[in-house]
Amino acid sequence: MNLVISEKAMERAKNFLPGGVNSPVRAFGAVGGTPPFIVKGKGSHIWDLDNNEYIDFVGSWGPLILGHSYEPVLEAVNETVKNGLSFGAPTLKEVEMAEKLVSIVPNIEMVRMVNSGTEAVMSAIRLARGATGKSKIIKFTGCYHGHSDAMLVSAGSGALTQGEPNSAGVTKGAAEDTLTAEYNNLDSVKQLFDANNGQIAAIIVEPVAANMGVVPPMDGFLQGLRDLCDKNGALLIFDEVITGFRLALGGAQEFFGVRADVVTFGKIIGGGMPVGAYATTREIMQNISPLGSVYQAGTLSGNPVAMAAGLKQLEILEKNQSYYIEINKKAQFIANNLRESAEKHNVNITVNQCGGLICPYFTNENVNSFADTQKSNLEQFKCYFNTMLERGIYLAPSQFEAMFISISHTDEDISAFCTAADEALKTL
Ligand code: HOZ
Repeated sequence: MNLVISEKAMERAKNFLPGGVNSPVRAFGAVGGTPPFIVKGKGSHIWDLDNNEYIDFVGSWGPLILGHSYEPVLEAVNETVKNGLSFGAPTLKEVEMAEKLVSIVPNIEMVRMVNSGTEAVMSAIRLARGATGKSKIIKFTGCYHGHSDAMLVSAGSGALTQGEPNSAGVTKGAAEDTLTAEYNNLDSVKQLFDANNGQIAAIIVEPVAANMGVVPPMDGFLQGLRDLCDKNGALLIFDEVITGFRLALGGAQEFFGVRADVVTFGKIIGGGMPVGAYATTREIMQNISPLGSVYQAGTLSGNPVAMAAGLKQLEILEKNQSYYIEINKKAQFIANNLRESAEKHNVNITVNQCGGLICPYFTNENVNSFADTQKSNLEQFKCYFNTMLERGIYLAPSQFEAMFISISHTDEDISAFCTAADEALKTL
């Protein structure tokens, strides 16, 4: 693959951007080589500066569930920008967005828009503490909830790939109220409740852990968290930055039939624009400023351009709920194909798939926890990744990220993926 122009761009970028990037995982640290600099995307395909074409299975890390440059979304943006970009004042679009979210997502009555998933989680935690009057939060090792101080404890995603699950720069004070349990292990959560009686404000969980690869919840795990929260007067926060509007229109609450008290969303509700939101009941939201004493603010929060893009995408998803069945079928096909190719070429593999999220781990053991994810052979992942890239398949450049299927992936794209994967696994 010719990446000459991308290589030059990376050299230039390194002069002024740390590591040449604005988000660590983009630097390709875990897989080596030069990241292609992307110039455009259409449907499921993207092109780089050297004019290489790829089938994209990252989709801006999830939100492009309809594909790149989806015409109705672009039109909504174009129409809106004609009237200005942001005002820092109320606009009707943010009201429409809140109404739409409340009508789609189970168990929520009010919404506060923010600008990223990180901000949504940071604010939801403050709200949970303010509403309960308690200070401790339980999170799960390997789950990633953005980069606020309190959440950079045993974190997944780029923090894991960079070998910094507990980031430098986070003070002991900021982290000491974050307790960590093991994903899919209810006993580890019970023990924390027992040891911190009356002090836990909330459990925060990715309903499907999708920042340590893809680890779905085992039967009863999410309901078990619900029950523990009810028993101990704690709130259950579903971080739906990845699962929201992806597993089902109503997200993980609908998909798994478990109620959360607070839900956080990220980029997916901006259709590709920078957005986040947290949502909860009217009663809990009464604590947020200007109604209550928990402060949180943002000049660009609910800006009309992001609202227009996100709203249009949500409207399309709402009208076409068969998309979820289609996406799941495509993902199942890919997952089965990976398993068959691995068997044919004698490669140890465990492919986890949940809705449009997939992750192959290079191990023959089941992967249900963070510890299990660490058994994957990272050298094999690296070879697999690079062979796939060479064959025009653009995957997340880390074992500990998900592969995203969108409605724009055609049968041809999927068959190209399967052919490339068969070749990649053959070389291992
Ligand atoms: N796992 C991250 C999104 N949830 C990857 C994106 C990034 O860190 O830039």
